[in-house]
Amino acid sequence: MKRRTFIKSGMAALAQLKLGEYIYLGIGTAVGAGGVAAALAMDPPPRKTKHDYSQAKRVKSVCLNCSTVCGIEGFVIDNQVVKIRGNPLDPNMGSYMTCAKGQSGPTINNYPERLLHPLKRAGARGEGLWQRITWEEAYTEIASRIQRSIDAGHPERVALHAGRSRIDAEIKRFLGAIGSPVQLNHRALCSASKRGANYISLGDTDWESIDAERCRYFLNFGSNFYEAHQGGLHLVKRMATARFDHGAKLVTFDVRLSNTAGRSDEWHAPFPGTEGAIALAMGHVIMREGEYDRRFMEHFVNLDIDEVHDFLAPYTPEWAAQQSGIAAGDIERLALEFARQRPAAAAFTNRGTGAHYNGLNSERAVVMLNALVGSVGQPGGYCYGLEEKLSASRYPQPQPVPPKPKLRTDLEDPPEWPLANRWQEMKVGQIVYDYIRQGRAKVDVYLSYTISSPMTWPEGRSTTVEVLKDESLIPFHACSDVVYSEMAHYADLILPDATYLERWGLDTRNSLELQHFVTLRQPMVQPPGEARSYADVLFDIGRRLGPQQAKYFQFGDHEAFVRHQCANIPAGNEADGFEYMKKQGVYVDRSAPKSYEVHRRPLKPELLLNARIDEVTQVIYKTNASGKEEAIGLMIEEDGIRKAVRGFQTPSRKFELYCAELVSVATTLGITDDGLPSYIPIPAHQSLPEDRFILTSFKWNVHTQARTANQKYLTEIVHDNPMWINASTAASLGLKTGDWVELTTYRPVSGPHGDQAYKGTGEPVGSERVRIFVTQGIHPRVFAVSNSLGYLVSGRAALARQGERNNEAALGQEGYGATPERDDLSASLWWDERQGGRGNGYNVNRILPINPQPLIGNQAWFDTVCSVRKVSAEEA
Ligand SMILES: Nc1nc2c(c(=O)[nH]1)N[C@H]1C(S)=C(S)[C@@H](COP(=O)(O)OP(=O)(O)OC[C@H]3O[C@@H](n4cnc5c(=O)[nH]c(N)nc54)[C@H](O)[C@@H]3O)O[C@H]1N2
Ligand SMILES: Nc1nc2c(c(=O)[nH]1)N[C@H]1C(S)=C(S)[C@@H](COP(=O)(O)OP(=O)(O)OC[C@H]3O[C@@H](n4cnc5c(=O)[nH]c(N)nc54)[C@H](O)[C@@H]3O)O[C@H]1N2
Ligand code: SF4
Ligand SMILES: [Mo]
Repeated sequence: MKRRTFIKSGMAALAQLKLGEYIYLGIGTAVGAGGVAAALAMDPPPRKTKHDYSQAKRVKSVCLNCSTVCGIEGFVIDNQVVKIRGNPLDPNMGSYMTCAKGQSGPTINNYPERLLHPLKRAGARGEGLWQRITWEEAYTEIASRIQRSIDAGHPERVALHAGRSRIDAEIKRFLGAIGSPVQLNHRALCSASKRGANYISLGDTDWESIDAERCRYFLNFGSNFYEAHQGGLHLVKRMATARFDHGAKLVTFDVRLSNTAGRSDEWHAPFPGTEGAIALAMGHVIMREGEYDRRFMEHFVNLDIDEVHDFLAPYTPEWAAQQSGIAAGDIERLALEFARQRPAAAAFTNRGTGAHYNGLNSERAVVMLNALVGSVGQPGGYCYGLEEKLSASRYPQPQPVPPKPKLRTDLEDPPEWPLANRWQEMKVGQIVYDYIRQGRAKVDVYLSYTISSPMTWPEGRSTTVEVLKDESLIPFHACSDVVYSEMAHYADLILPDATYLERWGLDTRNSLELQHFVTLRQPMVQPPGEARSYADVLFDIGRRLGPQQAKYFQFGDHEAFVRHQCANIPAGNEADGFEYMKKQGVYVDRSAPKSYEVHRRPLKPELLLNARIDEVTQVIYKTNASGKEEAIGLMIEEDGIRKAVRGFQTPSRKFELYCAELVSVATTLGITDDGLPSYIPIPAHQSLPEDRFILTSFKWNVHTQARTANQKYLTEIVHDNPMWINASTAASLGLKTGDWVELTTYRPVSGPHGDQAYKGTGEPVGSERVRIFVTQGIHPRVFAVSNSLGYLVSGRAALARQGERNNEAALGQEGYGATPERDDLSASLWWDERQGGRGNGYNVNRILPINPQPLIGNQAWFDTVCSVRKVSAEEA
């Protein structure tokens, strides 16, 4: 290959790349041929077209610009999605209102830097030199490599790593056919501790569905649901109603004045990771003052009231004040305010509580408060649904369905975190790259989809990139993406995907209306160029494998798969369930009552035939079809009447304050755990020297991790992420807004109870030069950065590097019609540093240490100890 002659350059040339041609997409190649001088001289982009929405075709579907997955409706004119609004039929959504990210979705479709063709790496991995190839070539390469692993007796060396993909059934089918268990994900980076706490306590669910419209008191521990949260939009809508209609109160504990904290009736900034102490002390007050719900506690908590009283006795507000810095009087007052609104009161969390070394325990302490005041399952309380998943029995798959792979590996089930995969697959994704490096598991084929680990993983651009670049560790990497990303940059093959507005899929979430529902994602328009939905790509590859694998993919394409899944959905006035879903976008099962007090539902008499009641525990057991005895309910006695009720899906059929399993699992690792919610002081935070601080991160309302920075209208709003520093701290360090500091981070340290922190040496991880923003709105010992910015490779908006595309003609090709909006990135990125803007921020994950919390493995993102040193602008 004569490199110089054939190689095109820059993201903007992607769209017109011809088969066999080469393109260079290395670091700093966002600008097209015109360059910045030409760009600065250009006229402003043409005015936007005003659309006549009444002429539009309307298509119902599901948003995926974040993991809230709202039902939406798209307006399509001339094969372009010109507007998105909410689908009010989605019970969570209930109205036309989406968030800003939802509105911005269509810009991805028309994105001038969309990946349109499969690309094959031409230079060294991570260099950025690519050649356009055909899908057939891509398929042949992937299928032959997978077949080789299968034939060698090592199907587990095929790993598929997906983020918030929403095609779990499809991925499971693909890996099931191959026989590989190695389906990796992001859950331990996200919400494993929250899910674990709900499973331990309630058993029925991983996610609470607060009955917010009827709630009178919201006690929020570290959730930023006004701008993030996996269902924030739906919670906010209902909470706003509750606050207007009956003056519901919102109290927020956040180390930072988030938009949620700012809109709360009270904001309290605790020392990081002390939420568990505060919640336990609130429990102490509630018990001491007798403000608990006797009815719920007597029947449905697996400790006696006296035992609860005793275990909470040491956790006084004064003790919690010492741990957290929150005044004892406030803890006392808030606990009583909360309890006196029972049962219309809800205490809840999100990552501010969970993403710590002690996250699982702290989460449990908060969930406990709902049990004490008996708000669990009550109108206005901490409710939970019954069916929040797409079960195969309800949404059948085409036959035959491959069996679950029997193998296991350290990569997807690391023995050091025995609870990670206990209730669902949470996987401990943050250790994957380091384990590959250590040889804990071998990978032949690495398939990545909807993740961008160089940006979003701890030690992203360090450990992660080092391993992704190393061909001896990862011999082959095929990445599916919609735009050139930092993940794609380290691949061998890039597979251009359809966006969420161009593809199929069934989706659901926990229902805030407490009734099961399902939504349909369907293409509003066809994907441009050769972009193809990843589910179809997997099925296509499956059919190219041997007959043992190919037989699972004979049903056809992804549309056929989804049609099959809809077979049991009532047809309404349509031909069948699938047609119904295409029209309505959503089906709500109103045949079952709302899931209030599910634990109190009487067991049907026929269920009790041949059942056994345990004398001591009153748990009702029954032998199932396969001869195994299983708990099905609980006997309770109320007003002198004994009755058989469903209870919770825990071993005791009660809300478990005490978890026996936790004790035994911890013991196997040599960790001391008494099975009760407890407060574990974060080892690295004890006796913190004056010049050390805690570095935390957060999500902005207009950005989703590594998903949105290419969406110009969002990045125009937030494109820079200076590090927040408290005003008094800044003064003592001699710093003001706009100054630069060198930020150094340190590894965690192990705890005194036998728990081993990952590489728990306390040694430095690395340093990064960052700009600071001085504010009153943060705890004096905490620094905070947002984590959605600072791309090194990607499109022009994400890089803040404007410049014209180098070939306008390309846009006319293959039905990818040009519109004036597509010139947007040429001359309007005013945040480009070369014209005096502030640039595109930085990504701090390179220096955030891998730090899975004990037992369950949730990444302790918000614990990182750090220090700063002022540097001059020249040094920076
Ligand atoms: N410092 C810090 N880091 C964090 C967090 C934190 O709090 N602090 N939060 C963590 C959390 S909660 C999570 S869930 C993880 C998420 O981290 P990831 O799982 O990496 O999620 P995203 O950043 O959404 O992944 C985005 C990638 O998917 C691509 N993509 C978007 N749409 C599509 C599509 O339709 N098809 C395909 N094939 N690709 C698409 C994007 O272009 C991008 O490359 O990040 C974690 N990272
Ligand atoms: N706009 C937007 N929405 C999103 C996402 C997104 O990236 N952007 N991502 C989606 C995903 S994958 C997730 S997981 C959710 C996450 O939703 P959330 O968990 O609600 O959001 P986070 O920003 O991860 O963290 C919540 C808050 O924790 C605070 N915090 C940090 N450390 C501490 C601490 O020690 N104690 C306390 N009390 N608070 C602390 C932060 O300041 C932040 O405001 O959002 C989802 N929705
Ligand atoms: S909350 Fe998330 S899923 Fe819902 S509209 Fe906004 S970006 Fe889309
Ligand atoms: Mo997440």
